[in-house]
Amino acid sequence: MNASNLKELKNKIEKATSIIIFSHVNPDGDTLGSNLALKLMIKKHFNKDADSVFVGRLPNIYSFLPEFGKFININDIDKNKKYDLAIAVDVASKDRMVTGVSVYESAKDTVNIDHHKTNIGYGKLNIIDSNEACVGSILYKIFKEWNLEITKDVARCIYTSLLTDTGGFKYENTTPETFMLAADLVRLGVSPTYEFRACYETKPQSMIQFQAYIVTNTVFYNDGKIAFAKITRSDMSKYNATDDFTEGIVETLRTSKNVEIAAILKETKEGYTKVSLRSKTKNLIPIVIDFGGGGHDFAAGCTIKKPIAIAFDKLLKRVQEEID
Ligand SMILES: [Mn+2]
Repeated sequence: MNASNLKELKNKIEKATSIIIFSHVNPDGDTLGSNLALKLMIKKHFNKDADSVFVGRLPNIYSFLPEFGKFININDIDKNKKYDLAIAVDVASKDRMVTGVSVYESAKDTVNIDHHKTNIGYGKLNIIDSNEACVGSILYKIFKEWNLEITKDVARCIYTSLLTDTGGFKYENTTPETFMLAADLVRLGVSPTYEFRACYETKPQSMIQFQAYIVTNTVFYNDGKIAFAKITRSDMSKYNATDDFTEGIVETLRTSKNVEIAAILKETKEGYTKVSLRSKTKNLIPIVIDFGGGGHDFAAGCTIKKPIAIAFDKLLKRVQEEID
């Protein structure tokens, strides 16, 4: 993040009449929080209405965020409209905008603001810092650099980015700077209790029951060092589960003292199994790469183009190779 980049971004926003901000598919707290933080700042300090767009399903749990109701489905954007400026936030690669890519690329100018190591810099202007815990914290630095007032609403959006991307201040990306930023945001009026409840204590009852069922049927291997849970489409329909119902299960499995590697395998469609892996000490990248996946050292995933029972056996065999 250098000063000339930040100046260039400011010039681009000042020049543009129409602005669109992209979040990644299957949006999380960081991509949504940073999108809205930027939208609010552009409104307040540049007096422009930016279109915040999402792709796929918008998770309702983030409906507490200011301006959440203004999110536009990419399908409702006129595909022939040429925006002056398109900005992607937390979008590691262009394909994570799915059907939005053509709108992004047809814009007169493009910006890419991200913190993923694997981001190749697909924008005309790229502001990428993989040392930052979340995109929200990159935006905070930008707004500070521009000397702009940060309202409580903007602070709440950024706090949501920070809270969710650090897993509640506990993942490896949690640094002294994380807490310094959190302190700044709390001083701006953010309530940590309220934000935590909104992000983590709003599960529907059927989600608790679904998760309990999946956890109960988890199988442990190698003296409990490996935990594998299976989710079939019939499990999903039995509990009327939406995609977000599986969130947090694999982290629950990792809380077992002996577990070194935990996995959930989810049957997405006939012959497709989506896998999420978590580890305490083993690097997961070599495992998921064997199945065409990616991610971080201790949190990674892949999709195996096999029926769930076969995917289960193949993955288990591969994971067992890593465990003594
Ligand atoms: Mn992120």
